[in-house]
Amino acid sequence: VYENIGIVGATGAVGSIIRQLLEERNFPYKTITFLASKRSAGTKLTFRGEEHTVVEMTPDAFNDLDLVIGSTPDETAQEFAPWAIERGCVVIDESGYWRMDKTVPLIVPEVNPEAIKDHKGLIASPNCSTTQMVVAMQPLHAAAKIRRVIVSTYQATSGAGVAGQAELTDSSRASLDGQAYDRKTFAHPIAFNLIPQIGGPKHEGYTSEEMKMVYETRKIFGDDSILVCPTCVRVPVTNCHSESILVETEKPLSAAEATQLFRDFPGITVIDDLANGQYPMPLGCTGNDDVYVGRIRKDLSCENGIAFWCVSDNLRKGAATNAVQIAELLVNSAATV
Ligand code: A2P
Ligand code: 11C
Repeated sequence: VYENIGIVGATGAVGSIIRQLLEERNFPYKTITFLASKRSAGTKLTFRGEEHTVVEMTPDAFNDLDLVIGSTPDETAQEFAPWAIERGCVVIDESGYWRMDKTVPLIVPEVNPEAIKDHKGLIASPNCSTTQMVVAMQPLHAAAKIRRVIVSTYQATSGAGVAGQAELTDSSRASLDGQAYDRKTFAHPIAFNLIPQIGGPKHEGYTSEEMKMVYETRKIFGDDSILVCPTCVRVPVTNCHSESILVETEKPLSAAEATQLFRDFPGITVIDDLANGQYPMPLGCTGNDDVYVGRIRKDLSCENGIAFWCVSDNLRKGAATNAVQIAELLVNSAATV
């Protein structure tokens, strides 16, 4: 059913990893089309050893496509999704635009794969900071029901796309050379600094990135009673978001029980040996698809609390991998009906 596939935003930071993943995972298709804006239409991309020309994203570009994975700015997703759906093409969208729409399932395959059956042509993939957190929450939630989460993020510059990655390296070099740097992506210097704001003001002193973690988590678990208090911070790390997470559960869990639950869960890798200085770090996790968990311990300030550290490649599981896993879920569920 999904023979002719497309990637919208194929030239972007996430788009280029979606291309890699489709190759690595041998995703089935008959034809593949790479779409982007007018700016990069006509440029060449090599895929499975063959050269493909990037096509401009116009309504008619979706005429012959059955399935597209999109990773574009929100306003681009707002524009192209209806064009695709009207033409009978199913959209898996990585942008923030459609996630909270009631008719759109928001899916992390390790957590709520069953939600895919309700799709009406559009399926959304969550924000990167939410995705890794809900994967880590799932085994604890299933065993002991999570009531409350306090999370502080340490988010890499690749979350702001190709331009964000370049701004970290270029401004760090300029700073070391004592040169002025003309910022384009971040509102403050990112070299040798931290910025405790991602997105604009959204709700009672929380940013849009923080409120995504609140709303998306509740939607994915289908439970509006889960309390989430996030602080999102941009850090001078090129790739992989890290999160300090404290969860309060209804039933008590020991650190050893929580560790075993993490170990047994597909998609999570535990690295946790404080005595030997072993824990997940961005440099070790980049390029991998798993969610990494370490520093697992009792929360000393709360009776039923577990604290842990969580790192994941925001361009992979936080974006491209999750979207490709949704596509695989869709293709496999179509194959079994
Ligand atoms: P383009 O290369 O033509 O700008 P990133 O977040 O890494 O910068 O990637 C964003 C992706 O979304 C790129 O592939 C970019 O294509 C694409 N994109 C941005 N704006 C549009 C648009 N108006 N129409 C189609 N694709 C767009
Ligand atoms: C960041 N999380 O790190 C953002 C990028 O809603 O998909 C992705 C925004 C989104 O800047």
